[in-house]
Amino acid sequence: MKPERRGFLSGLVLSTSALVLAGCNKIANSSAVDHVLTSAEAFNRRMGHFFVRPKSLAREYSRADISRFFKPNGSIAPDNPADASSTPAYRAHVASNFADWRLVIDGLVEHPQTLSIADLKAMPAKAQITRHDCVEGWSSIAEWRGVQLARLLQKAQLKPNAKYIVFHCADAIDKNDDGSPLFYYESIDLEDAFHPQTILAYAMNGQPLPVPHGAPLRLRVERQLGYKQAKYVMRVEAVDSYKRYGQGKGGYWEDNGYEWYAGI
Ligand SMILES: Nc1nc2c(c(=O)[nH]1)N[C@H]1C(S)=C(S)[C@@H](COP(=O)(O)O)O[C@H]1N2
Ligand SMILES: [Mo]
Repeated sequence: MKPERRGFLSGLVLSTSALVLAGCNKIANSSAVDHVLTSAEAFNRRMGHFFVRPKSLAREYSRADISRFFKPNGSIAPDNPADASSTPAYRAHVASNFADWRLVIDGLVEHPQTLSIADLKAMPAKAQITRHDCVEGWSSIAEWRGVQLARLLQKAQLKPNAKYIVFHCADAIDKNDDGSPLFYYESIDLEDAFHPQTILAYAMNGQPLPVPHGAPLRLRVERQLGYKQAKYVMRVEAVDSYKRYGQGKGGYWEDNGYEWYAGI
């Protein structure tokens, strides 16, 4: 659904209540107007239930609003070695322009997926111009293009016990106590996972996603703060609980004290 729809809906709510507040007896007594008001209210209630409340949209901007500089933040040049599952190191993927890179979708799904960037680009694309808000106090606007996470999850088909989606990233942002790399990770619930603006983006402002911004694929979950926007996504895992990862708080920054639900 386009954001204009939301403006239209709230406009409708406003005009209905404006008429009611005006309290004009002549108008209020007309049964034709009564009928219009009642059906408008019913329409608002129905649309409100299905669209406005559970699926409220993040604001979208125009091309003219796109920031000339978008600050890359956190990891900007991952340098991790190949891991135990023999995934080529991130730098090798950059060198080969992600030709051998694959996104894995697994966990509590009926049909695990292994997808190349070409596979993702062959799927219907979703583009949106949104504002990214970092807790550090800066914001930038960019256009993101990618695949709706909902489409990917529909392909993989969640098992009934799936409750959260965990994003495993390629960048080692820190070290564990034993010296092993601690990879960035994030998690969201199914409401955000199936939200129409939740996408895995492979392009930014019309260009392939640059390395500092999370190449080749990053999450955009537009109703939440910057640290939820996982970059360098390698694996999307459906789980019933995120407690077994990191310190059990659902993400790298959550493990360091930030809120798990980072609503804007
Ligand atoms: N994998 C990974 N994702 C990450 C981070 C990171 O360090 N590693 N930093 C987060 C934070 S705090 C912010 S503000 C944004 C920054 O995105 P940008 O580099 O495109 O500005 O990415 C988020 N996602
Ligand atoms: Mo951030």
